[in-house]
Amino acid sequence: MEVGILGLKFTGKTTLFNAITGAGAATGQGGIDPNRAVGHVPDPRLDRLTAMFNPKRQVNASIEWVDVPGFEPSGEGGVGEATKFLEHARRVDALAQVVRCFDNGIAAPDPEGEMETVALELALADLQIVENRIERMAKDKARMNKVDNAIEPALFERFRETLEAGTALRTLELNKDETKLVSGFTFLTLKPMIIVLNGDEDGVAPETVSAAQAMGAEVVDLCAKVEEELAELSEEERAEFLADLGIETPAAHRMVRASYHALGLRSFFTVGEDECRAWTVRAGALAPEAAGAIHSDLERGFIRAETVSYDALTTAGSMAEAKKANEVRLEGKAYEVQDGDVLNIRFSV
Ligand SMILES: Nc1nc2c(ncn2[C@@H]2O[C@H](COP(=O)(O)OP(=O)(O)OP(=O)(O)O)[C@@H](O)[C@H]2O)c(=O)[nH]1
Ligand SMILES: [Mg+2]
Repeated sequence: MEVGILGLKFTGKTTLFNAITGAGAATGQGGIDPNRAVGHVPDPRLDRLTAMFNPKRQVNASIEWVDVPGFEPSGEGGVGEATKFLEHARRVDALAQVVRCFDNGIAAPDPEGEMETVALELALADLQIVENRIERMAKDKARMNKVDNAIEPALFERFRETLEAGTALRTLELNKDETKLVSGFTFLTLKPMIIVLNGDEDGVAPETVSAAQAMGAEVVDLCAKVEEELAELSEEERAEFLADLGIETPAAHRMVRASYHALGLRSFFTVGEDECRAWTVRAGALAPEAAGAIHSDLERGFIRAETVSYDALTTAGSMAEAKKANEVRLEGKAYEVQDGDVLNIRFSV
């Protein structure tokens, strides 16, 4: 899974990227190329399972973070700059918009204005795709006298109106055929979005948090600069530093949690002597799909999933005890995987 970090120039995107991944990329530099790094998905449940099963290795789930270069709003830095940089965000699964809430000594922060500006830039970038497509359909029709796909012209006209009003496409209700049709287009405003309010050491004003939440987005408020320093510390020093600052959960965890939530993802685990591992599936995934996340053979030859919840397993203390307590169930193809399930797939190919 990939998450794109984007926003206006000098809002602290690279600082946040470093805080999450420990990549140590240069900040305060601008730049025109994106930074990329893979970060572990921290999960205390997996740590506990590893302590229980003592495997040769622990494998966390991972997220690839893409630090998209910042842009000036169209009209100031010139139309097109934003759209060009936003191309780097076309392939990601979710967007995290960083909003400056700290005073940089040059301009006072204007978080609400900034959110509006970026929403508009994203809509403009999508509008360009929609208009190209509408033009192309018209040309094809004229040249080849081709019969239109029944739903596409009407849908794209609807998209054009929505985007011209500066509204995100994700606010539209699409039926199954329409959803399928747009899946090839990588629209930015269709992607789930997290708003990251980047404040000073003393945090972000509650009104700003409410305003961001009112936009219907997942909101994370943090101070990227402090969190970046955290990423450079040892595990022990970090715990102390966090306690001193009164930070309960570091930014990296909160960003991961918000991303999972925005994308509607669930974690399940596999355990054993070789490895304890966390896996990711979308909410609503059935057992064979979870098996397929591990290996396509497991999905193809799926028979049953031996299933125990994380809570039941850790309460029992071992797999043998969980079995004795009748906590391990055999689930079939129609079983919907729950967050925290520990699965052992039985299969035959
Ligand atoms: N006070 C304060 N300064 C910050 C914070 N986050 C970042 N900065 C500073 O803001 C400046 C820009 O940070 P970057 O992380 O490079 O910003 P960016 O969004 O990646 O910038 P571009 O890639 O050029 O768009 C640096 O000097 C950072 O130290 C913060 O939370 N508080
Ligand atoms: Mg940067």
